[in-house]
Amino acid sequence: MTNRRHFLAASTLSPIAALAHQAGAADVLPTPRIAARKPVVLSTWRFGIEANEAAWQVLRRNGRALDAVEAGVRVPEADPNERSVGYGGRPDRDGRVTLDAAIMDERANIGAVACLEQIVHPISVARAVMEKTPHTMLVGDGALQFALAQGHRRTNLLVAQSEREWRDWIKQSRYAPVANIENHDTIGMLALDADGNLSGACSTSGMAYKMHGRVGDSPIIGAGLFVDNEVGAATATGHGEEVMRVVGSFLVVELMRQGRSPEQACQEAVERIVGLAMRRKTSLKDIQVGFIAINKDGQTGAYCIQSGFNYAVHDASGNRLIDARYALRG
Ligand code: SD4
Repeated sequence: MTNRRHFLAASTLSPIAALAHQAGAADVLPTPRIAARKPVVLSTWRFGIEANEAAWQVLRRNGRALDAVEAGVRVPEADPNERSVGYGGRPDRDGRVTLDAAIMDERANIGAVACLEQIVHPISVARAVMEKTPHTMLVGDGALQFALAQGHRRTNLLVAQSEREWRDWIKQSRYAPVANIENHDTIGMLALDADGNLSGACSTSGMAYKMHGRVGDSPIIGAGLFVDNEVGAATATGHGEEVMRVVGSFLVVELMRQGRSPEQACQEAVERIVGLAMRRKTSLKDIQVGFIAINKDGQTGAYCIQSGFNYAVHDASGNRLIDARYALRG
């Protein structure tokens, strides 16, 4: 018979863990929870510092993680000097800047846009897809049409420097991505708010000089971004094709569900990509993938294929840039 002490212990577990507890399945019991570190926000690359500041303004007033990640991602999207996100992003091989973005909240609501042109804030269009349509993703002309209907204005996203570099590139037209060459890549952001809810968002102009119509991992829920409010959240940066092959962000969250810390989960997902590339005989020399992750307790972590990836974490003690550990040495 369940006594009061037993019931109280079981009632602090998630519903699924509590069921398992009552069934006597001791091996699935989670490790005891520490007091959650919250709020906290983390995001990819150096530009994450500034993005975190915007997100923190929402979180410090007990705002929603969803509002925080949208506000944060909008910062590099609007910055013409950031050459891999939004306005100022590098174009595809036809000279067109095409943007991918996704957002996911604590209730598993999802929204995404892919191959969106002429709009500075794809993350806000993705959020509108999530909140104002019966769908989860809009692409290309349909995404643009929807963005304009939502009040977004057409903007020429191809800044002069990007155009100059692209004109230079088309003389050779050699598609050869180089790891970390842009060094600031996709903005991916995860937040845990004061209520203990998680959300995530990511936005990118994708691989420079990609084929027109190429879509990367970022707008694909499970690949570039995943949130499970019972467990944690993860987002990816780098070569989307390799991330998609292992459904990377979903994998990181599932590994945290199995008990890995955020960094251990990111490491195992990166090692999965490395192992797969070796089996497929794909050279990893110029391939970079980095994951960042947070669990329900507010613990954060990251891992990447090769050196050069960093991420920014903002909590009550401040905002700092951290170099991620990496798999390939020398
Ligand atoms: C993508 N992960 O589209 C994104 C960003 C990128 O080099 O292109 N990184 O694959």
